[in-house]
Amino acid sequence: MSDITLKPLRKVAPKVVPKTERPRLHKVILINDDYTPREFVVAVLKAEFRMNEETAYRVMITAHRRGVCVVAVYTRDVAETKATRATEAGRRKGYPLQFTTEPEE
Ligand code: TYC
Repeated sequence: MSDITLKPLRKVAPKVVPKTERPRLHKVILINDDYTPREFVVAVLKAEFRMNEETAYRVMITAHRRGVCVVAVYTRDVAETKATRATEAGRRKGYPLQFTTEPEE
């Protein structure tokens, strides 16, 4: 008979599985005003949000008729950067064009 004594097995803490949650998405919202020309709004939507003419026109006319229109959803940083850049494009031309952001429910 062997007299080797074994150390008792050490209990290992169960692996912690990190929960990765998807980042909350934020909406970019276009706000209507009475001064910015329609064609300019369409041009900004095409340039900043990579929309084609038809989609950009539809978003512009929806904001024109209803007061606001959701342009797109992105992670917070991207939404804020795009909204700021698009608003600044209007300001550079002296237009009151405004894009805002809000978190999705
Ligand atoms: N209402 C503007 C006009 O009649 C056009 C416009 C549409 C401006 C949408 C802003 O978000 C806007 N010239």
